[in-house]
Amino acid sequence: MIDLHYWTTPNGHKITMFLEETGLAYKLVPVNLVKNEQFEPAFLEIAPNNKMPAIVDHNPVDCGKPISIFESGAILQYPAEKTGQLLPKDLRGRVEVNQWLFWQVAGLGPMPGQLIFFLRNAEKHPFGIERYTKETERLFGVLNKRLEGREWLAGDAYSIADIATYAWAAPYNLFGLSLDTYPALERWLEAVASRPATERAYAIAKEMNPQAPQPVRRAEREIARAAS
Ligand SMILES: N[C@@H](CCC(=O)N[C@@H](CS)C(=O)NCC(=O)O)C(=O)O
Repeated sequence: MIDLHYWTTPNGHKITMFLEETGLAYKLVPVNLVKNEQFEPAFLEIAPNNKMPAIVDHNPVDCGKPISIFESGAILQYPAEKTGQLLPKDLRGRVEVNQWLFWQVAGLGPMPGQLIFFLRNAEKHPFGIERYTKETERLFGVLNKRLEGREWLAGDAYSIADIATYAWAAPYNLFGLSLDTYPALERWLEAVASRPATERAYAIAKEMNPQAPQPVRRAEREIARAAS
């Protein structure tokens, strides 16, 4: 059994998407960020950086004491390696998945995250908004180009790189972006969104926090395009 310390944000969705995809048994432990529960001493024991997600695996393969992990990229790699799912077994496939996983964790996560901070801040800092808008657009452009002519982000199959990246690409609308100039990205977003595991992951978020943003689906975009 895995305990998932979770709240309803993109970094949290990555792990529910993975667990729902693989069917691993897990228990949700809410870390309500609105109530600052990430600073609770018991959580800091598991996640000293006071950020969720974090997991505790009570059945590690070495049969030793439970293993706790923070940082979503490290979390995704751990059960993928443990179960052999959503991470290729061959050397070159793994390198490809891991480089896109790290690309997301280091770029298409922190940059739109900073953009949201500046957009929502009562004090307006045009330099901050411009800087992070440009960087977010650049990263979306890189992603769109990568997805041209390819079904999945890395390798031949759906992987933890797709999961991690989807969680941050799906809220494109919150970053003030439109998908009109990213057709490859739009196709891939819809392919990931329509996976039953993805739908379950976002339903879990909605149940825990009805305010949690939900992905905009193709049908809604088509209605909006027809109306404009
Ligand atoms: N690099 C971390 C980032 C995690 C992160 O930023 N989590 C946010 C929510 S999406 C959080 O817990 N914020 C609470 C805080 O900063 O106090 C990861 O990938 O897991």
